[in-house]
Order: sequence, then C-alpha cells, then structure tokens
Amino acid sequence: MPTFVSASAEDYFSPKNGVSAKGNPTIISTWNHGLPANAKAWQVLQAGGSALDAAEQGVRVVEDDPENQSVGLGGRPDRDGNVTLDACIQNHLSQCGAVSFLQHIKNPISVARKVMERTPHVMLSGEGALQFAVAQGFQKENLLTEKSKKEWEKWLIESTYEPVINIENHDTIGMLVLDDEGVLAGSCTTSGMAYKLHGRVGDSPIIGAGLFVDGEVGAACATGMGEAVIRVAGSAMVVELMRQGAKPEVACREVVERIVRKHNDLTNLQVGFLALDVIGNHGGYSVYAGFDYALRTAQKEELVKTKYKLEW
Ligand code: SD4
Repeated sequence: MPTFVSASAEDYFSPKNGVSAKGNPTIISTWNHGLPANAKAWQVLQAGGSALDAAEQGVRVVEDDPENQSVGLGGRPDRDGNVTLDACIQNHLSQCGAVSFLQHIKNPISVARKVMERTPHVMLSGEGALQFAVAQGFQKENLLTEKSKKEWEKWLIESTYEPVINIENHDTIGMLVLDDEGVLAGSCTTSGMAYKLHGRVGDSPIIGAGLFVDGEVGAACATGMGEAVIRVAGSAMVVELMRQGAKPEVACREVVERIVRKHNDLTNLQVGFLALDVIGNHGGYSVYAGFDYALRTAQKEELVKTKYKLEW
C-alpha cells in the first residue's frame, strides 16, 4: 500500500483501473456557481449529449453570466484593464484543448474545444488564439462590464498588488462529468487572478494543473492560486494518487498537503481540488476553509463543503 503523509487504511479504495461504472451519472463543479452550471450539464446528459458536451455547455452558463466576475463576460481585468481568459477541456481518451491569455471572446471553453477537435495542437494563446476563434466564427466583444470597470478604476487608486483568493476576487469554474456510460470529461475556465500582470496565465488552461482527466481512473480540477497548483502539477497528481488507490478526497488532501509543505508563506494561499473517479466517488479538499462544490446526481443536487487543512 502506498503511504501518503496523513492517510490511514480506510483512505484507500481499490477500483480496478479501467473499469468504470455505468448508470451512475455524476457531475461536480467548483463553488456555488457550479449549481446552475451542473443543472445545464445534467440537462445536456439527459438529452443524450456526451460527457464532453455536458462539461462544455455546463461551464458556459457561468462564462455567459455578466454578474460573475471571475469567469468569461464580466471577469475582472488585469491591472491594465484587459479581461484575459484561460480555459481547457479534456475527454476520457486524454484528448484535450486549451486557450490562454485570450481576449474579447466570452466562451473560451468552446474555443478550447475547437482547438482540441480542429487543430493538431493542445493550446493556443493570446493573439493567435483570438485569430483562431474569429476564424471559427466566434464573435469579438467587449468583456469588461461597467461593474468590473468601476471596481478596477477604484483599485487603480492604490494599485496594491495583493492577490486575495476566495474572498470574492477569483473563483474559477472547474467541472468534472461522469456520464451514464461511465465516460469522463472535464472543463475549466477563468478570468484568472484579478488585476494580475498583463500576460499572466494561471493553472486553469494547463492540462495536468487546472484539470486532468484519465478515463481509466478519474478526473480532477483545481481552483485558487494557480501558481501553487502549477508547481505541483496539481490535478494530474490527484488523478495519479487515485490510480494508486487513494479515495478522491484523500488524493486531493495529499496534494493540498504537498502545497502547504512547499510554501513558507501561506498567507492568502488558497487552493482547492475536486476529484471524481470512474465509478462516481467524489470529493474535494482545500488549503483554507470556505471551499465548496456543487454536486449533481440522479438523487442529489446540492452544495458540498470540503474539509481543509488550515484555519484562516
Ligand atoms: C488562476 N486558478 O488563474 C485560477 C483562479 C482561480 O479561484 O481558480 N480562482 O490562478
């Protein structure tokens, strides 16, 4: 049995890798904006859509919402006033697509899917991603809403560069879907850290960091301080720990503990992981309190509070 820092015997589970559960569709997604996103994704599954369709359509609900200031339209800008978006998507066959530092397109998740399906590449970035999106028929628009603009102008007065997480200023949506056939897919989309340096890209468009799906084992996604997630290849690590037998919550906890060990200054360093295995077990864990995830199954539609490592 592999040994993790704070795991005990009941933390282990022995799914036969590669054997998924049929008839147990399950959707989980980050934060309470996951509830309407899950509702849409569930509807897509019920209508016969694939796990990938559900993962794409689900998070678009949040990208489209101008009131949500951390994803898509209405996202908080970088410190120069530009809304720049990051997103990625992956299916159970490890096929994936991503866009980073994309401006003027409110549904980066759909552009990411087109990168996956219509190019031989995994990620397009910046101007090239925008050109590709426009060529694929996406509309260019202004994503900076009056509300986000006013807040940014207020921020400019002091311009203190102090990324604070989980207190309203950044919350990605990551979604993991297991369909009725036991097929997995995942998506992740964000406007990133508010008032970040122009050009900064976080974990959310990086396969293995913000999202990772392995159809044989499970899927994971991350939210919070992207730099910390990238440093430990967060989501890939969560999935790999599940492959070794860790239950979803335990796999998330192990990677959170790794992040905690590797950073001397944990002030405001919030990170949360979610994980879903191929038979529908799910869980999450975060550095600090306050992280929750939306769960949708045939029986349940609710918000689940995760356990956490540190008190604020
Ligand atoms: C990032 N991980 O850009 C994203 C932001 C986020 O909750 O998830 N906020 O670092």
